[in-house]
Amino acid sequence: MDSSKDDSKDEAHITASRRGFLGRSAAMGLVGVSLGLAGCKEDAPAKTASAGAPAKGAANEVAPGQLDDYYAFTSAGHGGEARVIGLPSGRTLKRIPVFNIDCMVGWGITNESKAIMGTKADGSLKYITGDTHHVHASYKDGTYDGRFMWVNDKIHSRLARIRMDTMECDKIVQLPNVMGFHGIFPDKCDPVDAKINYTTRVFCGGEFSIPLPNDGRDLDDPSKWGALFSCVDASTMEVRWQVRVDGNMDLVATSYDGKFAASNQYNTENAADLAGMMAAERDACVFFHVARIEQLVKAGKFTTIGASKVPVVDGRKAANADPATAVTCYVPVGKNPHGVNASPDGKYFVCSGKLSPTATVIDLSLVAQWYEGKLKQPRDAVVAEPEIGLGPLHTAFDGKGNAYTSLFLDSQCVKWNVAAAIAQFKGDKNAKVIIEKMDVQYQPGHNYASMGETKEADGKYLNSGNKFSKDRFLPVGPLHPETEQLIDISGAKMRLVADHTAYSEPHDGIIVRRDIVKTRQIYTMEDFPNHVTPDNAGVTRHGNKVQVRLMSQAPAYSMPIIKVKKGDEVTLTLTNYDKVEDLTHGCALPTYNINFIVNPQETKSVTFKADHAGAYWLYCTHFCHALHLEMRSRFLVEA
Ligand code: CUK
Ligand code: CUA
Ligand code: CA
Repeated sequence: MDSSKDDSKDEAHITASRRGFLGRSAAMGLVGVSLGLAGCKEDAPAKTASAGAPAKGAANEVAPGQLDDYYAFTSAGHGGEARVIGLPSGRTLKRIPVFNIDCMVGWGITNESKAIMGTKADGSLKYITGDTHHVHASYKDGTYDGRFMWVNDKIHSRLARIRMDTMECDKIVQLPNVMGFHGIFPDKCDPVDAKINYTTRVFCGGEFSIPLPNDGRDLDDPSKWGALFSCVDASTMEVRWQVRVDGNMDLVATSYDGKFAASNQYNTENAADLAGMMAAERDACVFFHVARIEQLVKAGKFTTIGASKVPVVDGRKAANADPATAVTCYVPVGKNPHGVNASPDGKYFVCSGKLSPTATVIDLSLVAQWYEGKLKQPRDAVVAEPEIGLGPLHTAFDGKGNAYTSLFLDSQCVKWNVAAAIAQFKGDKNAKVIIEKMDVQYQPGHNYASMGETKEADGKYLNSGNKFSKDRFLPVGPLHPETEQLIDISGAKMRLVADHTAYSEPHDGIIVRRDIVKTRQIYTMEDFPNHVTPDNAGVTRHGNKVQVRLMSQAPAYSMPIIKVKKGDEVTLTLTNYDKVEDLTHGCALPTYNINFIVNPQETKSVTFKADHAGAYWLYCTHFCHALHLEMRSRFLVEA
C-alpha cells in the first residue's frame, strides 16, 4: 500500500503549519508550527493507525534464528547513552551506557567506569547526565573499519569513544571553553599525508557562544562571547587544537581527502535571542582548512583561553578575508540551516535550509579553489539550491546520485537527484530534481542510509528517525515513543517496510554492514591489571582500608563469608573465572548501592564505606546457572 495522502486530518495539520510557516514573519512561523503540533495531537484518531502499512511479504522480515544484515548504531538524546539495533528487523541488541548511569552493567557504579566518566575529589561522579546526538565511526579507505565510534554529549561538552569490538565506552574527554557541543565527525584521511588514509582526528562543533573564558566576565555583553571548533586526537582522545569562529556550529561533515571539515551555522548573526538568530536571510557553512590550522599551531601562532593549554587559532571572518592565509571559508547557505552531509562520491556537501525550503549543494573542489585564490567569492562554491520542501533537516545518500532529505514540517522524506539539481541551477529548466516525496509518520529529524556516509553507500535502506509517533503505536501515557521508520530505497520507488519504536530520544545514527563489525566474545583476564588470582583472593586489611578479592565461577563466589568492620573503606574486586561465552555473573550488595556485572574473564571493582553494621547477602543478579539464586555470599559488617 502506498503510504501517501490517506490521512486527511494529518494533511490538514500539515497545511495549517505550512500556512503558519510561510504566511507570517519567521518568528511567528515557528509559533505556528508548535501550535500545529498541539492541534494535531487532538485531531489525530487515537486508535487507528494511519498511513503507511508495510507491503506484504515485508522486506524487513528476519525469520526467528536468522541474523540481521546491518547494525544500526544510534544516539539516545538526553538518555545519555548509545544504542545498537539490528536492521532490517529493528531488534534492539544493546544499550551502551556512556554518560548515563546504568545499573544493569554497573556503569557509573564500578571504579573502572567512574574513572572513564570522571569523578570529583570525593570519588563521586562529576556528571550524571548526558545528551548524545551524533554517533560516527572510524574510517579507513573511505569506509568504516570497525575500530571505534564516537558520540557527543551536548550538555557537558564531552566526546566519548566506544570500542566496536566490545561495544563499550573506553574514553571520555571534555572540550575546554565549549558549551553545547553538538556536531561531530571523524576525519577520513590526513590532509597532508595521504598514506594515513584512516581516522586520526575527530572534529567537534561548539554550538553555544559563551564568554571566553567563562569565568564571570562579560556576562552582560554577549557580543564578546564566542564559539570554538575543536579537533580531538582519535587515539589519545586529547584535544589537539581549537578554532574560534563567528557564529555557531551545528553539525559537522568531513571531506574524503581529509582537507576540509565543515559545520553549518544557523546563527551567523551572533545573536543571543530567537528573533536575532533569524534576522539574516542567509547563514553559512564554515569550511575549516585543516592543514593550515595545524601549520599555525606548529608555528606557535595561537592563543590559549583561561586555564586551558589547548592552542586556539583565530577563524573569525575578519581575520580570514585573504584566501592565501585563511583557515576558514564561510559559504552562504539557506536561512538557519540544519545539517551538513557529505555525498559518497566525495564531491559535495549538502546543507539543509530549515527555515528556507531549500538544500544548498556546495562543491568541495570550488572551496579548494577559493583557498587557492582562484574563486572570487565563497558563495561561488554553491552549485545548486533546489527547493525541496518545508523544514529540511538532514540528508542521506544512496550512492547512485540521489539524496534523501528529511522534511520536518512536511512530515516527508524527499528523494532528489544531485546532478539534476546542479543542472537546474545552471539553467536547465527541464531538469527533474524531485524524484519522489514520501510521507513519514511524523516530523522526521535525522535520516541515515545503509553505509550512506561512506564510499560504500549501498542504497538499500534508509532510516527515518521521526520525532512524533502519535497514533502509530499503543499509547503508553503522555509520552509516546518515537518512530524509526525503515524505508527500502533499493527500487525505483521508496517503500516503507517497518515502523520500529524508539525510546526517546535518538538523533543521528549510522547503518553499518555486519561483516565490518568484528566483536570480541570473551575478555582476556590479563587485560585487567587488577584481576584477582587464586593467590591474592581473600580479604586483606591495611588500617581501615580493606581489599576484598573475589572470584566467580558458576554457581558460586570464591568466598561464602566476607567479614569487614563498620567504618572500613572496602574495595571489592570481582574477576569472573567462567570462560564460556555469555556466562556473565552479577554482583549486588543490598544497602550499599553496589550493582554490576562481570562478563567472562572480566574484572570490575567498587569502593565504598561499610557504614552499616549487619548481615548483607551479596548475590548474583545475572541469571547464569540453574543454581543462580543460590549464588550468594554473606557480607558481614561487624559493629
Ligand atoms: S540534531 Cu537531532 S534532529 Cu542534534 Cu543532529 Cu538534527
Ligand atoms: Cu551467577 Cu547468576
Ligand atoms: Ca540565522
